[in-house]
Amino acid sequence: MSNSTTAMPNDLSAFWMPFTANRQFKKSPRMFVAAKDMHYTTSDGRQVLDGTAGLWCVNAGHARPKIVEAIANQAAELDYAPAFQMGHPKAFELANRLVDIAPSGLDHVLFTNSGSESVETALKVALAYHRVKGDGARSRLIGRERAYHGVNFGGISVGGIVTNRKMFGTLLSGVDHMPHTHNIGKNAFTRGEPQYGTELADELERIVTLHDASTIAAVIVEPVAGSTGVLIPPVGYLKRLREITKKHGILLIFDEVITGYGRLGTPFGADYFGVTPDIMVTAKGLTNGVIPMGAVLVSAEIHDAFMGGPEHVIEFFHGYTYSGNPVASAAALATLETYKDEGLLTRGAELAPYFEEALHSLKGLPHVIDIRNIGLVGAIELEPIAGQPTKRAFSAFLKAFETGLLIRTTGDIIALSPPLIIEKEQIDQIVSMLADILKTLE
Ligand code: PXG
Ligand code: PLP
Repeated sequence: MSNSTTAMPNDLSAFWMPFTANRQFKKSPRMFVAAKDMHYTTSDGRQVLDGTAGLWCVNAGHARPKIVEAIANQAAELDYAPAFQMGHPKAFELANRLVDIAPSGLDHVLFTNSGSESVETALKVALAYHRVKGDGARSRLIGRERAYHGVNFGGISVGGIVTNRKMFGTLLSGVDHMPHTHNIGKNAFTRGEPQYGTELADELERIVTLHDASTIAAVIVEPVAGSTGVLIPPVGYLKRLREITKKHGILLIFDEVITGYGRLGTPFGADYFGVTPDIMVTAKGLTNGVIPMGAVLVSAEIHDAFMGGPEHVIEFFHGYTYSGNPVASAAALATLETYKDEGLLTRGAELAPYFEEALHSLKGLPHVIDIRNIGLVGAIELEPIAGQPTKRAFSAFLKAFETGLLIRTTGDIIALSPPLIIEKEQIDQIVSMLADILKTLE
């Protein structure tokens, strides 16, 4: 088989690609062969401006020297150390750095290899926490419609995307869902947090009344739902969820796989909204997307509840071969250093007003039914072609790629989440390229 960078379509059959229209792709492949800072290079030598930080993860831009060097050095010095019953210094150092930048109260870290694994880890911590406290009847998990929490069984159970759920049987039992908060009728073209919909948080009270608080372990939400099209919480909504969960002894889990590491112009979404969860799920930007790694931060109260038994006994029966992997830890430490050196965890706040203005200038172009934004995340929602949902946005994606811009589409929504190193001229470039594309769409 060819490993050349210009592999022909008939070389492509073995790899069953993730979340991809495989047959369409393999007829007309789109290949990246290199990347630097804000740009990818395609296999036919074109530059493509990265409007999505890869898949919402390359927050510091591509091929950053400190990260590249840290990975090379670590691989040569200590490539792997057993994750269970053994340690290595960088995993501990990384956990400490994360606790330093996390909202206060989140004092302990479990490492994973992805957002999906971080979600499973968080849900299991929540269930086991109530059990070690002698409150094992709290076994229900509450998610939300239109939520994305990765692709593993716990995550799709609390998740709210029908296509990700319907093929896979009965999933976890004892799960319920709150309604999503997206409402174009009331909130179209809102800049930042929408005004309408705060009371949707009270749906949690309804669910608590239905099942009784004594059966509910945790509520999991994305502070801003990314994957299903940038659904921004109404003003005060997350605060209200925090009040309700606290009142009923229910743990609140924030899935910050996208909102973490500077995406909203604050280190975490929790900082942006002024709401601290009991458990925070992260991945993606933790290593700038370069090496798979996730981190789950938990409160001291949760951690300490596990620390009561005999000292030689494992406190929590969970972990991965690669939890805190040395090369991943080195990559994450170098990523956090890069964020710090360049102020990237808060740079989004400086750029957000410019980004907002630029994005909303697309209002009035054909098919645009909503534009929304928060931090350095934006979405342009298009009217679907009648009877052919997703087709219009997907053709925008293909046109963008052809003209040198990487965007992400979900349904008929175009999502933007550029690397946090983006310059204003590049924001202008994204918006003018998008304007041209919108004008020519079917
Ligand atoms: N939780 C959230 C909130 C996510 O956004 C995951 C969990 C799962 O992470 P992993 O690392 O297992 O993929 C995610 C991932 C998109 C898109 O634009 C979004 C994600 C991943 C890939 C594509 O639709 N989010
Ligand atoms: N399957 C088998 C047969 C294994 O031996 C292991 C780990 O030892 C796993 C799955 C889990 O792999 P990981 O720890 O990389 O998640």
